[in-house]
Amino acid sequence: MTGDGRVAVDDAVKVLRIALGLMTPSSTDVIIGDVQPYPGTGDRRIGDGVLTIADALAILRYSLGLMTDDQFGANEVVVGVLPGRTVLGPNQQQQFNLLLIGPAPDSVQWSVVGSAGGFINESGVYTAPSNIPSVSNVTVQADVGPASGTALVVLDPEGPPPPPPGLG
Ligand SMILES: [Ca+2]
Repeated sequence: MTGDGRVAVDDAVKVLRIALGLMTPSSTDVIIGDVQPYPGTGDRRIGDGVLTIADALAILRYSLGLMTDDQFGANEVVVGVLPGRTVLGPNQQQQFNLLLIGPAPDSVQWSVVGSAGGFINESGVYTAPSNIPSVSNVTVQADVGPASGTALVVLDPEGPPPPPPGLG
């Protein structure tokens, strides 16, 4: 969570600050820090997509040895797809990357979900369709064994907005 590859008290503090609105989480923070509830809600094996005090407490308890691996879901495979949201115009491409927690996968299956289409290759490079009649959304999905992660692609006939001006 704090980038050192282990779960420690400082991870819990970071999640707590996010839960209290003192810090804006990155896409990576939400994927890594969302450990509660376990089992997860909906299709999630773990977590509910938001960072709350429950997530911070679970990380704290686990880092202090008060929760077992099984209770914490430490052996679950968690899959994220980054960037989490992309805007693309006709024929534009985006490389998607896996954020994976857990054992290394034997294989990754990429797919595109949504009628607006497009194509994703086995390396995670998505290509938007050449014809985008109107703004529409598709989901890029990565399946790793029983787990999966998704990212949103907004298809816009006008292409992505220009980058914001620099701060000087
Ligand atoms: Ca959560």
